[in-house]
Amino acid sequence: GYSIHEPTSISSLSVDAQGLQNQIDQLSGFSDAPAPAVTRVLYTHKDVLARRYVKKLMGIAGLSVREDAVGNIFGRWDGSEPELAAVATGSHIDAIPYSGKYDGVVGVLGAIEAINVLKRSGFKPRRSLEVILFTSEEPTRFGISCLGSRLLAGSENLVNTLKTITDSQNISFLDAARSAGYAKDENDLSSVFLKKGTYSAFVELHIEQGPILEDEGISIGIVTAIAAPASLRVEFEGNGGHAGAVLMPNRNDAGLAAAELALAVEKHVLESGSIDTVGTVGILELHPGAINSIPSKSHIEIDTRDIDEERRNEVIDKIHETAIRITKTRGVKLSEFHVVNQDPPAPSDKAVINAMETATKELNLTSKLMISRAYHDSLFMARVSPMGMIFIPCYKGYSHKPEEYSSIEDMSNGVKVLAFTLAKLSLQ
Ligand code: HGY
Ligand code: MN
Ligand code: MN
Ligand code: MN
Repeated sequence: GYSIHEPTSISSLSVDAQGLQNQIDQLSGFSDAPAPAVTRVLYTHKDVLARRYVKKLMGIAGLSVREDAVGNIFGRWDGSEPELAAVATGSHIDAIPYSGKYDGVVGVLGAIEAINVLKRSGFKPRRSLEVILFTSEEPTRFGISCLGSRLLAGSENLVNTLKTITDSQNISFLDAARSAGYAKDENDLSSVFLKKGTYSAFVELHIEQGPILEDEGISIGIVTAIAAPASLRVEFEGNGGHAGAVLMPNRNDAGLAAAELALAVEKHVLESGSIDTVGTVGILELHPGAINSIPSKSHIEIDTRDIDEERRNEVIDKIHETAIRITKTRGVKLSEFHVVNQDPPAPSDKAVINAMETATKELNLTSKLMISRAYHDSLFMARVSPMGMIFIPCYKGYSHKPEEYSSIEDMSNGVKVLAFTLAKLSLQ
């Protein structure tokens, strides 16, 4: 039993870890890539099946389920004082092409299991507890990262972008959303915005996606801040032509322009003077993409991040300057230089960090304060609620690839820390 002030007696927190693993395996079957890889892209048939599976698990956990206009899914456990701001937790289930089955999923299925753990132990929440499945944390389909949480945090210009944006098959966001049963009316996109004060705290459980916890043999990472992400979309155009007939002095090869810019991304990142600055060119497409045709068009997408926002912005400026210089030296046209997102970092909330530290101590788990170099829905939830993140180790830090793995033991520890933290925050 529980005194209202003692969130939970530790011994009673029992996690159905094998059940959680089975659910993770089941969910990974809703994929457009052959196992062990997972591909699950926003609003595809597999995404809809996966959402249905999660809603079923929320129902079994006794949560009341609702969905908003873009498919953020909320599972609520009403507390004894339901009018108070609730405590929320959650993550995402979309998976980039050929990735793993733990990224995001641990924070959704693990959150539902944390609710089950608390129910099994007889805990009664004061503040309601809410599990959130955020729509499309990954930028795969429309190039927008954290689409659902960005919208929940109240991004006006995202509402406008979503009314016109299309994917690479020229399917509009609204048509894709409707095909998955959402966005009945395009004017209810801003209805997604969270009312101020909806949540008193938001906590996300996630695999570290880095090697530190495993290397140092530490069970739990307590995130102090999330690095500042940015993404750019760049296109060059040239005259193209016959790979044999056009002599080198007469070329303005859009492919080489892209290649030169990609290497410049690496150069500008390395000259930032900090190991915390990173840059990646994960997409580089050449048109027409024939061996004997000089690329007349190139499309590259750049991801650059840093824990220091100013330093990251300097890298973006230098990339832009180099893109312009390349148009002069190579005689190509810079037909697009678009900053898709340029987000500030987000600090975790001190009180939420304290609750997580208390949880790890009570559970006798080793823990470490650390920054998150990956972005998460927490980056945007931090704009509307005190935020915290719990990391668990993952094998060699692998993520965004099929070898991604976290042990039942580590996931169980994460779920216990989450359950304890939610209980503590619910009684505050
Ligand atoms: O890219 C990221 O940081 C996140 O894992 N989507
Ligand atoms: Mn990811
Ligand atoms: Mn993730
Ligand atoms: Mn383009």
